[in-house]
Amino acid sequence: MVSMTAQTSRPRTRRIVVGLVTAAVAVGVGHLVAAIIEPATAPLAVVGQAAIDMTPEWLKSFAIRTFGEDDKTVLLIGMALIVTIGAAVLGIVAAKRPRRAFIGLLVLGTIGAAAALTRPGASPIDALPSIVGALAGAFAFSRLHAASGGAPRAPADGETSGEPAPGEVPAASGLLDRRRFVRATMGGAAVAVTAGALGTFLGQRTDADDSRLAANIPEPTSPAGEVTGAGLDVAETQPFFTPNDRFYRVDTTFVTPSLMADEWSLRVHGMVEREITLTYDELLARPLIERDVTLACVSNEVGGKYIGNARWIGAQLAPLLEEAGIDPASDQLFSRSVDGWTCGTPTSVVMDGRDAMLAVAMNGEPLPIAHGFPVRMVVPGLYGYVSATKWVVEIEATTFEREAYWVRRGWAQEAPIKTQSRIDTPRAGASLPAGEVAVAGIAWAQHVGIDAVEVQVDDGPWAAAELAAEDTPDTWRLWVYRWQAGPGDHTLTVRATDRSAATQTEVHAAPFPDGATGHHTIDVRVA
Ligand SMILES: Nc1nc2c(c(=O)[nH]1)N[C@H]1C(S)=C(S)[C@@H](COP(=O)(O)O)O[C@H]1N2
Ligand SMILES: [Mo]
Repeated sequence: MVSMTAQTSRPRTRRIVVGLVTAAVAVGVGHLVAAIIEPATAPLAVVGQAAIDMTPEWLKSFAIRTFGEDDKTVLLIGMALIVTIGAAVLGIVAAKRPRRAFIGLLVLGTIGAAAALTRPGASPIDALPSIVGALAGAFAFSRLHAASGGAPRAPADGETSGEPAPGEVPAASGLLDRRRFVRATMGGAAVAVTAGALGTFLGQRTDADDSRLAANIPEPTSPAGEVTGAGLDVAETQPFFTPNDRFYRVDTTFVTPSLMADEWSLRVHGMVEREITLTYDELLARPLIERDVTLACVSNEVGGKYIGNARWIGAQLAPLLEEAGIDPASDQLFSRSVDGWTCGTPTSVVMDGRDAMLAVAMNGEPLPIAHGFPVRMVVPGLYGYVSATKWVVEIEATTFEREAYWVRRGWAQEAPIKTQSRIDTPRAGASLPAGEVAVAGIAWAQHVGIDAVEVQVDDGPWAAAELAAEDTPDTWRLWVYRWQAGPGDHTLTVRATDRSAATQTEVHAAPFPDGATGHHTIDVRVA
């Protein structure tokens, strides 16, 4: 006996399965083809990247605020959900009109191909993963559709599901029909999984990793020297240098660019007397400086974690631009990453004597791939989006008429880092025993320097915190305030004063469009 629900629900389940397997074959095969051509051209990757680039500013800020560095994972999960739901819907609506499935795949394949072809530096074969994926999906659909019995007839009143209607081929009888469908489904799923797994395996290109491991960074001509006393003897607060694997990461790339050092070159052009093209070896042969610089992201909320301090090795930018004979009328250096992200840095800042560099090493290692291997820019004192181009391949001397990636999305054209401070310990909401509590954290005013940090308990007076030694004005400064904590609920607030004698404003501003302001405040409970 077959129950009424089974009888009516089976065709729908089948239709959904047909849709899902079709989509899985399309995505899996597309992924495999992309792994052979270039992983970043996979259908989901190009659409994900397009989604990132087309996201309106408010939604992007929301995503960064809400999901932090997991924003790409959230996007991936969102895309997986959309694909799954879309595939199920397509399976249902195409069951009676298979042409709809082919049209759907044609549309999706075209979107994927268009997204792939509009990537910076795209070549025509980049459209192949989406096209081949869509074709594979169409083939899978035609097989599955046939095996699912084609356009299912509506069960007539009183009919039991196992009996073929008069005139139907005997092979389509319930059991055989079912077997055939299961076999087709398993076949499709096997193709999807195999292609997906093979693509993932092949896509794990170790070329860039190998190239990075083989990179040999020469000793800097101008070393940074010992840092003494810049750290703090307080457990749970920041180390002075942020380890590479804990360094914040912010970029717009959906698939991390994978560049080999010996493929890399930098083109310096635009408003210059002579264009310069530099290879990795030529860059390493230049005099190298080693400097400690604290990077910060403009998206950092007050109290946020998008800040890190590292020791960088690189070649100074200013002499290179002088060699190129930069036109004094150029007020913007427009740099471009291999994946097309762009960045506008004031020429005057890069040329003013600070240690603006093309960095090749971070904390004693070749640049990690996620942080821009083989070469990135580092400019002390400016937020990352106007200075810190990772995977940099081009610097064009130009004027501020050109608008870089984030400027086109409304962020400020010039963005010096604002003086800020943060409490790292105790944690917000902590319960503490009464007695001495080490309140500690960081304060930063890159390229200006921090002169004082003060802490306020509840509505009390501002009291001076103890400052760890200054490494250079380009780095953050650690501080500690030894607080005699009495029982009760307390609010702790911090503020910094920089070397220009400016004290942080208490006026709260959001990160958009040129960096957050306001005091970092936490609540704690003392028992
Ligand atoms: N190619 C590329 N470089 C980039 C970005 C990017 O999206 N793409 N983001 C910038 C931003 S907004 C910041 S804050 C810094 C972050 O550098 P990190 O990821 O090494 O910490 O990189 C900058 N360089
Ligand atoms: Mo940033």
